[in-house]
Amino acid sequence: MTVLNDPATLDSTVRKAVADATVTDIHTHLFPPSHGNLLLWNVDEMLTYHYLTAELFTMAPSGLTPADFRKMPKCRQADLVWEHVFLRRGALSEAARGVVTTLNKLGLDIGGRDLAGIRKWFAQQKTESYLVKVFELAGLDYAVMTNDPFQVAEVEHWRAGRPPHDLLKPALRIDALVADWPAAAGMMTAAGYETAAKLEADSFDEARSFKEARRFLADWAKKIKPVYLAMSLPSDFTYPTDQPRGRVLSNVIIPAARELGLPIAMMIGTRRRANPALGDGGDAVGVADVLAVQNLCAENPDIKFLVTMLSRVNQHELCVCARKFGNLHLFGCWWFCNTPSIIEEMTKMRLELLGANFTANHSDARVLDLLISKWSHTRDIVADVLADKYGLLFQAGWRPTDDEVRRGARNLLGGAYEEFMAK
Ligand code: FIX
Ligand code: ZN
Repeated sequence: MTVLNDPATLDSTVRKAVADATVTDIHTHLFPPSHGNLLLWNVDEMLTYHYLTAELFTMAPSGLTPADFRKMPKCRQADLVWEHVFLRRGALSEAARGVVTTLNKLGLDIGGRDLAGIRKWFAQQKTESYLVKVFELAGLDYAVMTNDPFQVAEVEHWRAGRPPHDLLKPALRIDALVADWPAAAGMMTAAGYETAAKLEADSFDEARSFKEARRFLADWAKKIKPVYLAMSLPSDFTYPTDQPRGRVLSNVIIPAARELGLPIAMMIGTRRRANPALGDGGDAVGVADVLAVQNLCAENPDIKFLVTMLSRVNQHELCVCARKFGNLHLFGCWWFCNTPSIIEEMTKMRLELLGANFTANHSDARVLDLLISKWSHTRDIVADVLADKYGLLFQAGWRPTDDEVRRGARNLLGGAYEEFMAK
């Protein structure tokens, strides 16, 4: 252990600690190679990431509709994004810069703009070894997946019972239960669970349906061994509420989390399908109600909640909420918040209000390769913010040690999450 006695050494130690820290990526949409084409990777997948296709339609040639675009082969779609977002408009958005950073860190000559050559390089890669290479370049120990038992394409891979992947941990995603009970009930019934499509408060049918839904979750938890239960919730989510989704939460999800000893991850603030033609790129953001989080945490002190909110407007109130509840862990700069200016602001604010007791970011990567850029960009910002905070602490009279600095960096990048999950 070395005491860092001068500001310049402190600054360089902090930056090195962040650069060297192992990252745990606690929310992604990646799959193991055993899930076949569900695992997306390569330059065309990056170029057609929904962040970029949404951007394309703000500048697309007139006459190009999302429906026409969807019918095109992936490489043609990628060509259009390349042409309009990169070549004509200059790749200035965070999503476009992400592709540039990734290709550059892979050692490809993105400056030469040779898309055909880059495609050739990707065609020579093998999924398994490429996955390992990406995790190494991003500096990750593991990433948490999103595993949805209400997605038929995913279910068949779990049925095949292949062994899990060392770099990817499962999370049981259960949006359908709260967002579309009739559809979820239909699927559960088809799988042999007696669930009624229509929920009637306090009825015998509802009680039986809820019991069966809990059995469904217990069976899935046994099958995939998730690290947490996860759901996204819309910006108009409130709790408590008499709406069916409130009853599903109180009678299915919370008791199941309790029985199974699993935390609940909640991602709050979407306005889904603001422009449905754009698919995943058509979702928007709304300011949500932090009181719902407060009520859930207060009512269920024995349950751990991992929470991120989508609206920038909610972040301060959410930080204050997290100071009140030891069972609440904040994570990530979700989606539209995963841009440098907002990551910086949120990381500063969280440090100031919570100390190094939150998870600064998650990648939300749907395309494997983008782990590289998402974490490279986040690391740069976390390094700046931490260096600044340690500098101020030094001025105030504290003399940090190198161990302390390394722990601080790791805490923000997965250490605090691991501790929260273990407690
Ligand atoms: O609900 C979610 O997990 C969101 O992160 C996604 O649905 C979203 O499409 C996304 O990829 C955001 O980064
Ligand atoms: Zn996500």
